[in-house]
Amino acid sequence: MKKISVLFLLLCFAAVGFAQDNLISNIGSRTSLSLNGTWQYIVDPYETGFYDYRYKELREDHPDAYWNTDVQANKTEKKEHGYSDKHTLEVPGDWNHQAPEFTFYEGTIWYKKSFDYVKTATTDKFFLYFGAVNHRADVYLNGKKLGMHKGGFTPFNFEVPTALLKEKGNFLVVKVDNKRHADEVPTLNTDWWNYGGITRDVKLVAVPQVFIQDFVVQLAKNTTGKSPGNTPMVEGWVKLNQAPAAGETITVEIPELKFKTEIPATGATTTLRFKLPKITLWSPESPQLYRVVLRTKQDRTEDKIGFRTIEAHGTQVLLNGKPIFMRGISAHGEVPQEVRRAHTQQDALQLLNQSIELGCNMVRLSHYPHDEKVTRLADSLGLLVWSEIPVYWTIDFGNDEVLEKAKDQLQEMITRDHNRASVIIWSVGNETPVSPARTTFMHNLIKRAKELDATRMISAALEVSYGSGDDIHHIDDPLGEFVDLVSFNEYLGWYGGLPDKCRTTSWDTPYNKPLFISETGAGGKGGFHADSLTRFSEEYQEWYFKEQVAMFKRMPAKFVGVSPWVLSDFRSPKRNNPIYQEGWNRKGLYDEKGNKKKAFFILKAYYDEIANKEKSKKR
Ligand code: GCB
Repeated sequence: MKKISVLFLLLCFAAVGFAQDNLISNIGSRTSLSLNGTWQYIVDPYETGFYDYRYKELREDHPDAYWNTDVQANKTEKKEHGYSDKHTLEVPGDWNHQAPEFTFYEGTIWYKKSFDYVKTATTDKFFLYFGAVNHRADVYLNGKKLGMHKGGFTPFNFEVPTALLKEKGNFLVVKVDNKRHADEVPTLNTDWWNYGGITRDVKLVAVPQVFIQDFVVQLAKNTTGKSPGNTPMVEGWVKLNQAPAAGETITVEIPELKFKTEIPATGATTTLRFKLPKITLWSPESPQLYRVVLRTKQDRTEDKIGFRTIEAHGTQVLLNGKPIFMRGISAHGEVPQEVRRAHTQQDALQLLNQSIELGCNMVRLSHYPHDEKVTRLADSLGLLVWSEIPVYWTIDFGNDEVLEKAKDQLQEMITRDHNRASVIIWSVGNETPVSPARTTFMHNLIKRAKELDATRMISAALEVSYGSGDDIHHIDDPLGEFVDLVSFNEYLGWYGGLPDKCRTTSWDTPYNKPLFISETGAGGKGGFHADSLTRFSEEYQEWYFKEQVAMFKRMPAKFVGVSPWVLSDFRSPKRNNPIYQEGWNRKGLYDEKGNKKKAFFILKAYYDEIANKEKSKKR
């Protein structure tokens, strides 16, 4: 019986390994040519460069297609498109903030970049890698289509046939379309700005013919090495792009630990399982990262990896076997001072430093995967991370194709970040309205997340209603059965009654699981002062947080943390109060200029009190 189940698990494991697509992880360690910088563009609301006048897709070699040359063959040739230095956009970067006429633009813009490339090794393979393009990207090189990708916040790469790559004047065109659709993820309706464009780094990556496409080097559950007889055990795998030649081996080296092991490759995916010598575990207090080098005969890649364990155990969350309380904050991937999507290292620093100032040990990166720079920086700074896919509100839950789209984004998010110690929670969505179709959909995502990564907690931000008249709110959403962490968004005192309603309200869940408040918040316009009953005043927001904090202190023992809404004011087309909002969601603890509002100090005091208590317990 035991043998059968072990065999079954191994088969499942192998199947999961093979099911991964061709996304290359740890891209930063690859030889590459950056294609960031100035790109020319054509704005094309009618998609004239894609469809003919009968609205049929243009043939690949059609001279009017915008992916084909814009140079007239002779003076008589008719050309009705062209790229020019008169029209340029910076990449990475959303288009909305780059020209006033793009502020509200939702549609197609064609991006074009010319580049030269001299191959260093004749045996290399090439990929065009995009950190993120919102929402749909159709990529063409020298007139040939390389592929199409949907999903605005996750990376993708397309292989470039070697013969297509020229030494001079490569003509790279990307059709970017950020139109919203009912059957996409996210769907038509979101409370954030639909920034369009090539929003993250672009590079041409060179790898050997047989290369390390992806790998997982993580501690196995309950192997912190902290108790007698317990040794830190790495469990993971290395995936090559194809099955290697016979006799291939995988070497894993951690120089700082003087550790090296060589494992025979067992096909495209090789399972890793080995003991580590004594290590310093990664934690917010000591975010220790080790340089991990992976080698095959042809290839080499290296990463900086922190080793820690994370699990939901009964009603607690254990980091390295010890209970933690998550002093969190939810944040959008936006730089409000410049009204644009975040993508630089400086942007990542701003987000995480502001969170640290607030006293946080955790950030909820809502509502979509943020730039990889953020999770990498969180690894170095020691912040715990909740990472989420944009399954938000009213997704078309009954539609199998939509489920596949959500699964793709889930897989891309996990593939990019499954070696980040900071990431402890994968969230499969936010405030999805309960129905049988929705619960099946979400359950499928949870199952997929668990197949892809069995080491982290899976959650989703659940919705509550305030209308029950009951003063104890039970989070009994059927999805609670499948998540590791029962998380919910509550706005008691903003959407339901006034803040003093918190005095008579308690929260609990029938599930014997840890309970987390993934959102709570109130609007307050920075610099607007009034009495605490005046909506949108800093004083109202301050009162709201005072009442909420008092309520948190009465939460049941299974309460393991909170990530209030939200770090900074952010742009939203849904927020149209002409005096206080003007297109901004004002629930930030920092205003759009980066000033702290009064409520900031209430939450900070709560977090500092918890942190100080924890410190004095350790002494
Ligand atoms: C929520 C959503 C978040 C909104 C927020 C609000 O529950 O999850 O995306 O922005 O409420 O401000 O209403």
